[in-house]
Amino acid sequence: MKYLSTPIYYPNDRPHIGTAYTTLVADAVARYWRLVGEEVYSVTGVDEYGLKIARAAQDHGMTPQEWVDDIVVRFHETWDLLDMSFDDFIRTTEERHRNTVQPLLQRMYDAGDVYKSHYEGPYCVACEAYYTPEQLVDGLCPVHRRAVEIHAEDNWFFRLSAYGDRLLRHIAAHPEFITPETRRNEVIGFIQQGLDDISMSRSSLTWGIPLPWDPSQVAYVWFDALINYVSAAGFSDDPDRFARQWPIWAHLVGKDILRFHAVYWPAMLMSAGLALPRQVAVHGFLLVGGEKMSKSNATQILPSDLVPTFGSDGYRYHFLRDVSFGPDNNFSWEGMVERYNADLANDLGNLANRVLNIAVTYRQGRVPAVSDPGAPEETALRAAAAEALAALDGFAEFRTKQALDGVWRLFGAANGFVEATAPWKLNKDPDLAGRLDQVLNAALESLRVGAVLISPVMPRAASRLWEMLGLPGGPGDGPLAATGVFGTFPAVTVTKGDPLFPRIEVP
Ligand code: ME8
Repeated sequence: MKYLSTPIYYPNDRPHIGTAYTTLVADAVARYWRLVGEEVYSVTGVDEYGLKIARAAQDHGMTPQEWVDDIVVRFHETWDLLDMSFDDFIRTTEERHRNTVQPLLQRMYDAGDVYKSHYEGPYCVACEAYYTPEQLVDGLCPVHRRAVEIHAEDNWFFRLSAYGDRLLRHIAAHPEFITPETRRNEVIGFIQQGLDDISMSRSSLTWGIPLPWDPSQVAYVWFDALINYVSAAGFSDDPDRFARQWPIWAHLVGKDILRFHAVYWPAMLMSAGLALPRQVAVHGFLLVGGEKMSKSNATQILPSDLVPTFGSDGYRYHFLRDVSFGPDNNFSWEGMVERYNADLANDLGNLANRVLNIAVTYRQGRVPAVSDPGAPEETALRAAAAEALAALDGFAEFRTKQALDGVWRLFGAANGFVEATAPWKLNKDPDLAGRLDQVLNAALESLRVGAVLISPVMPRAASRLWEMLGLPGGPGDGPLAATGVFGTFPAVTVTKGDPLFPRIEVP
């Protein structure tokens, strides 16, 4: 079972292209695993409690519940616009979540890891995070570069300090636990400095989940939010599913929330007696003009700003092909147009157009199912298809760019194949009709394999191509080990339709 999660986002505003990035990678990877034939459970959602949301609601003259009910609609709209295929969407105001958070916190309490104390120190509402004065940069939040507040309360504390050695042992024994390695080293360094206990409740806030042993306080928002991963796995409402689904295969997160997922969360799970995630996979920020794209940013770009021009497929392709999972990446409109025209309109769009056109013109769309004669041109094409299929496994490690590089080498090879075999010349000589059938069959087969391989990334284009190829079922039906292998194109009737990716003209 491949259970994978995105962060649950704060519904303090609509999702932008940064929020959508993590969600998109998770969706493409989930689609990849489904294509392989694995059972998948992919989850996204929203983090509805806490001070930040309570304040956003107040600023808009709404109750927190009214506010989150309104914003959550924008999330669904955005994910629909981008063809996200989640198995579950969790809201932390749901009952299944409360019914999971309370028993888990109680387990931590019963384990002797919770005690009452006084907290006083800087707090960044945008991060919903406590800082020590030393962690501030020029007195400001190190992430948001905004003023922090000083919070002073009698709170319940979690004995995080007791878990440093166990965490370090776990990280050493499971090199895949935090990826990439730079983030792993960062976490090791952080733990080695010594962990402080952390406040895990709020007494001055009511918008949260009450602690079972002290209902006058609510859980600190991260202590409820992280537990969403256990709630969504069915802990309180579907124990059989939970038994199959936990521990999670991978948490996808941005680098801003690394500490929460790679330090606090595993310590909480150890305390509550649950198994640790297989992996926390961490990516960098999307930057616009060198600045982090964020909700408070003036240069904020929303998916709905881009989809009308590029389509959901063009959007998905760009962010999966041009953004490396790991480092920070700059977004540019020009780069997106260039990539779309070069790879989608030209490489793939023209290939499909050309091959389907030839098949319809020379063979009325019906090419016999002749098998590969083993000519050098076919052998090269078959080898490129095998490499592309192997490259697709990059998705298992979030290497979306490398996977797509491999798939595009197949389209490059297929375009080269059409050039080298020149069907328009073969068509002129009736003695070469048999060779023309072979060439057309191989060219169509490369499109078929291509449609399968792009289906996790561009589900719409893949389906349209599949339809034009006249094939039964869909490109995502799998299993990949069978459908992704270059063989003989069946004797079906292909048609030509509108271009898959109309060129974008730059004014
Ligand atoms: O932190 N580039 O929610 P959040 C890339 N509720 N990814 C970005 C990004 C950018 N510019 N901006 C945001 C929270 N993200 C908590 C999470 S989980 C138990 C609770 C993505 O709405 C990235 O995944 O601030 C980042 O980690 C996340 O959105 C932060 O979302």
